[in-house]
Parts: sequence; C-alpha cells; structure tokens
Amino acid sequence: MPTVDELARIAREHGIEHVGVAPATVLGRARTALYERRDQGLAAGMGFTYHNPDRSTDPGRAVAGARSIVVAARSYLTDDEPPRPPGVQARVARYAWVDHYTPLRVGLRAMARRLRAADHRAVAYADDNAIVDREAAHRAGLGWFGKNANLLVSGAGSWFVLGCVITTAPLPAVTGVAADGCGTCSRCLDACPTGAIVAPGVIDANRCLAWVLQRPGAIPVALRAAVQDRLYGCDDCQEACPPTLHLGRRHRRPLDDDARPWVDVLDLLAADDAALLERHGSWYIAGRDPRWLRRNALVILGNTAPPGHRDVHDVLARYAAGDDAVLAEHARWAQDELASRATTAGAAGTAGAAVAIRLRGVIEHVPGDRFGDTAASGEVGPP
Ligand code: B12
Ligand code: SF4
Ligand code: SF4
Repeated sequence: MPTVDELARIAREHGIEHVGVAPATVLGRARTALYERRDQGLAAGMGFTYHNPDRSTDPGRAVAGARSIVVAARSYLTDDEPPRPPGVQARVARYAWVDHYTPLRVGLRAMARRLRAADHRAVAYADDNAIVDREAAHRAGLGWFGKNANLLVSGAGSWFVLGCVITTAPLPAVTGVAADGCGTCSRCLDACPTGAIVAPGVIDANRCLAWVLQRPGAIPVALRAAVQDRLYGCDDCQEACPPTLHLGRRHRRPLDDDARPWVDVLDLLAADDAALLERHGSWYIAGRDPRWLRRNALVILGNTAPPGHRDVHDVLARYAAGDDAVLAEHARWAQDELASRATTAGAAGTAGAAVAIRLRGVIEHVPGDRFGDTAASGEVGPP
C-alpha cells in the first residue's frame, strides 16, 4: 500500500498542493445539513448533492468497502489579474477563468491508479454528486469551515477547488480537525451583496448569486441590481476574507493563456449556441442551454451599460422583440433600467445612486420558486 506521503508526492507532481486523509465513514453532519436546508427552502431547487443526501454523504455507496477518503485541494489563485478590457464587460468568478477541475481530476486519477496498483479499489471524484467535498476536506484536516461556508485551507485560504479519491485502502486518517481561523471576524457576512449568508456557514441559495446566475428561469427582479456585472459565479465573500487574501498568495499559479476573467457582453449576445457552448462549456449551464448566459448578459446591460449606446440599444430592442419570453422580459427590464438611468443621470449623476436605492433593504427572502434543476442522479456540478 502506498504511504500518504507517496500519494501527496503524486498529487504535487500534478499541481495539487494539499492532501489529507479522512476515514470513509458517513458524513453525518453534511447529511443532516442537506436535509435541514432542503426542508427550510435554502437549497432553492438545486439537485446535485441535495438530490440524494444519503448517497452524497456515504463514501461506501460510491466505492463498496471504502475505508479511506484521500482529499485534495488545488489552488486557483493566479499571479496576475488581466485588466478589464474596454466595452461592456461581464465579470467571471475566479474559479471559472479556466477549467481547474480537469487538472485536479488528472491528479486524483494518478493517485487512484497508484492505489489500484496495490490491489485496492479507488475512484476519483471532484465536484461530483457522489460526495460532499468540503465536509470530506474538513474531516481530512485540510482546513476549517469559514463563516462564508467555504473550506479555508489552513495557512492558505479558500481559493481552492476540492476533490477526493475514495478507496478501500486502510490509510492512516488524521486525528482531529483543523483549528477555526475565523475567530470574531464576520466580514464575509457584511460583504455578501444579497445577504445570502443567513448564519455562519449557512448559505441561502435563493439569494446566492452563484446559484442565481446558474439556475434556469427568470432572475428575480429584486436580485437583478445586485448581479451588477457578474456573468458566472461570485467572489465577494472570499475577496472580503482576510486569511484568504493574505495567505492565498502562498499558492499562486501562472495566468493561463486561455484564462477568461472578462467576457464582452455584446459579443456574447451576438454569438450562437454552438459558439457559447464551445467557449463556456466547462461551466455548469443548466440544461446546457446558453440562453441562461444570455439572460445574465441582458441583466448586466441593464446594470452597467452606458445609456444611449447605439449597439446596446439595438441588441436590447432585438431581444425585447424576440420570441423567447424570458429573454424578452429581461431585455425590457434592461431597457427600463437604462431609460431611468438616463433620466436620473443629470440629477443624481450616477447609476450607482439608482443601484443603491434598489439595494437598500435588499430582500429578506426571495421565494424559492422551484423551477430549478431537480438533478438527475449522476449529475455533476455546480462548482
Ligand atoms: C451545491 C454547491 C454550490 C451551491 C450551494 C453552496 C453551498 N454552500 O452549499 C452554490 C451554487 C450556491 C455554490 C456556490 C459556490 N461554490 Co459550490 N458547490 C456545490 C456542491 C456541488 C455541493 C455543496 C454541498 O453539498 N453543500 C451542502 C451544504 C449543506 O454544505 P455547506 O454549505 O458547505 O454546509 C456545511 C457548513 O455549514 C458546515 N457547518 C456546520 N455547522 C457549522 C457552523 C459554523 C459556524 C460554520 C462556519 C460551518 C458549519 O457543515 C455543513 C455541512 O458540511 C460542491 C461540490 C461537492 N460535490 O461537494 C461545490 C463546492 C462547495 N463549491 C465550490 C465553489 C468554489 C463555489 C463558489 C466559491 C463558486 C463561485 N465563486 O461562485 C461559490 C461559493 C458560495 C458559498 N459561499 O458557499 C467549491 C468549494 C471550494 C472551497 N474551498 O470551499 C466546491 C467544493 C466545488 C469543488 N469541488 O471544488 N456551490
Ligand atoms: S458567493 Fe456571493 S452571493 Fe453567494 S454567499 Fe458569497 S458573496 Fe454572497
Ligand atoms: S471573512 Fe472572516 S468570518 Fe468570513 S470566512 Fe473569512 S475569516 Fe471567516
């Protein structure tokens, strides 16, 4: 049987910085949380690990006879941040600038191969409905649960994607979990633009912009201003996090040539389905239907485009008259926003003023209209 050090060495060769081992027992706390939060409506129609909590929290259902979970964390913080290009640009959350899950899986599979070579069963999982990654990482001693619900790797912060190998090998598991590093800090709660962190470590997905931008259907009007320029994902609760900001710098990787932190909004709205899926195919897009990206882009135009811009005017008019009712409604909303901004620009001077007014007292609770995914088993994501 390989030692944990040998597995960690294999992981490092594949750019995975942190490895820990947890016993492959049922993840009881995660199971309880999944049921409770689903019952409380906090899952907002998500499937994924919520679809079958018993399965997602039992490593033995993934790999019969499982004894150990080898958990891995791979940093996605980059050395450089490309400047925002000119034009109306949409922001992409850091973890989605490039596909970090593929290289993570390559490293996990290399570890799994080593375990299989020693006659153990071993299967790699990353961002898969088969297992709740953060809870496994916490049990493996990799880090602590931040109040923003992210797993902060001890001494390195939360800019990490997580995955694991579930195996029948009886590897030595860590004893005890990592110390809490949040202390009295609560910056992430204040920084969340929609108040989605409803208690320390508890996210209301109805309001979490990461899910609001991924789920199918209309974006609730009360949340549209908070979307600002976000196309996919949200980083605010991590960008506000002191340990993540300061410690994250220890693990940075070069900026990939393919990194896509900004997306030109007018270009996106002109592209066809095939082009959008080719560009953004590694993202979780509900039903693989790029209209949800277009919906987000229309909201971004309403929030950030300069009023009176000819191309913006034309694209909104086209979508408003189109036969997709959801997109037409979002386009009309954006037209109204730009019109009201043009009117108030002279007086108040900024779009920011209008946004601030609409955000004031933001939404105690956005109804959990269950038009979202009710995930088929085996569905992967969202990250
Ligand atoms: C569903 C899902 C989402 C949903 C719901 C998020 C959520 N908090 O559950 C949405 C779409 C909103 C989402 C958003 C994001 N996600 Co996500 N998501 C998942 C997925 C598929 C399942 C998560 C899950 O099962 N949650 C279940 C709930 C019950 O777990 P939880 O919120 O973590 O709850 C725990 C804590 O509350 C803790 N706890 C209990 N008591 C207490 C008490 C205190 C005081 C504290 C602090 C904690 C605590 O125990 C609970 C159970 O473990 C995982 C992949 C996977 N297979 O695990 C990725 C995953 C969690 N997501 C990930 C990422 C990167 C993100 C985003 C950062 C992406 C982005 N930039 O937009 C955001 C972060 C939002 C946030 N603040 O959580 C990473 C997290 C990496 C990390 N270092 O933590 C994962 C692990 C994917 C991966 N394999 O890398 N995600
Ligand atoms: S990802 Fe954004 S919306 Fe979701 S909890 Fe964090 S700050 Fe709030
Ligand atoms: S911002 Fe503060 S409270 Fe929130 S996760 Fe980071 S350290 Fe913890």
